[in-house]
Amino acid sequence: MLLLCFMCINLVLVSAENAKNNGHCEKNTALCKDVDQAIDIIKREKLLFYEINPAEGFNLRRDVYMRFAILLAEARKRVVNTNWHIVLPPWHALYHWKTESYKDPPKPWNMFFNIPSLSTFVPVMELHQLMQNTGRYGLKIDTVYILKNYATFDDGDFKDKWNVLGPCKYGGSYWGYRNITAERVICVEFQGSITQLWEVMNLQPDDRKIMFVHAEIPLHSSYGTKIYWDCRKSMQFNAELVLAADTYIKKELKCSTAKCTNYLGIHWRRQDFLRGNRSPSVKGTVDQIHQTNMNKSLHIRDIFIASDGTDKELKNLQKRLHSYRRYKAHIYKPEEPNIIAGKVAIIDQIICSRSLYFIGSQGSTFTYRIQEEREILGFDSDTTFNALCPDVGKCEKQSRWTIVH
Ligand SMILES: Nc1nc2c(ncn2[C@@H]2O[C@H](COP(=O)(O)OP(=O)(O)OP(=O)(O)O)[C@@H](O)[C@H]2O)c(=O)[nH]1
Ligand SMILES: *[C@@H]1O[C@H](CO)[C@@H](O)[C@H](O)[C@H]1NC(C)=O
Ligand SMILES: *[C@@H]1O[C@H](CO)[C@@H](O)[C@H](O)[C@H]1NC(C)=O
Repeated sequence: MLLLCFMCINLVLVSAENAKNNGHCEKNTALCKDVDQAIDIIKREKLLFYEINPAEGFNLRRDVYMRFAILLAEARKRVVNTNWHIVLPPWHALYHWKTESYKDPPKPWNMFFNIPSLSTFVPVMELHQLMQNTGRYGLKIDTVYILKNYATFDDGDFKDKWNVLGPCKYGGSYWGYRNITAERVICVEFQGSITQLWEVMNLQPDDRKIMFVHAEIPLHSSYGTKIYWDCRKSMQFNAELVLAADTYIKKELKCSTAKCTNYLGIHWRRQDFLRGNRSPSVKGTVDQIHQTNMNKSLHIRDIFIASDGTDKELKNLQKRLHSYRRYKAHIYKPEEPNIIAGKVAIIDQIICSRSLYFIGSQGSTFTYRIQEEREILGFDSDTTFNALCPDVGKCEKQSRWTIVH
């Protein structure tokens, strides 16, 4: 995913070229509509809904939110009086949260994030709040656009394009809300930058409620730029989770500063990462922790481990670390049952983000989000962009996405 983002940098609204509103657009082919028409729709009051492929994890979803938030923020720079809101898609039965089921009600964003802080970047709204005000008949979305990848992948020539396939059926569940419906559903092939969605939305300029399905398909228009980081900074966790992490860090890790100097943070991704030996063995992991401690003269005793591994794997890791005598391994376990899997994961991330030195898992979005948090906190990037190497085979160098102020 990250690779593709290189190819779609900075395609802001202004630069979306020569469009024609005929339901088909391929950049530089003079078929595209005039995007200045979109200025008109940006001015009117609109609600923007989006839904993500159910298989995607929490941390990729955070990234998709940023793509939409930045899309809107860029437009707001051009048009002063916008009255758009992003409707935050609730967290429903995430595949990775083993304790959750489809029967559990969808969870609002304020369970995990600080909504006033998100709102400083772009206007957002929780779905359940909107539903309280929709009256007896529920909520009807004007147009649901179901995005699809192009069937054939044009290799070497990844250009922005989209194409209306025609009316189609929505097979999803609207996050479990039975009283959400749609006036029309349109399937659209889509490739490249998210800014093209303005062109798509211009197909029905009078719509006030617009939804995109498979919202993970459009890519960042501004990955790693200043606006990216401004958006990222606004994504603060909610106070309850920050407090839980803070309390743990003080009590168990004996640190009471924002940037701790006395423990190592490890994100040890297991489960599907064990396939293809992407994650090192217990021995390999402990060897690398120890070598890092020695090579970098960190003089660390306390090791905090965030992981989705099994109890057995974690016990083995702890045991092996303790066999070195000098190490003490720490794992966060919630004391209260209301701390659900999604919250534990965030607390793990906060604790890792405040460690003296962090070692993550290669290619994990969970790790990327910790690295971003550390950039925001102002840690030296050398302490952040590190990852565990597989036992055998090539160890890829971590790309550095450093903060832009
Ligand atoms: N508590 C906890 N949960 C974790 C940890 N690592 C992964 N998880 C869980 O597993 C899920 C999967 O990770 P994602 O956040 O989706 O990112 P990823 O799978 O690493 O990245 P992809 O390769 O894009 O799937 C997380 O959302 C958590 O629920 C961890 O260190 N601690
Ligand atoms: C819509 O459905 C949800 C649950 O699915 C319910 O809580 C809400 O009251 C309903 N709203 C309306 C307007 O019927
Ligand atoms: C530590 O240094 C040794 C010797 O230079 C090197 O072989 C090893 O890869 C380093 N390990 C880590 C984890 O930095």
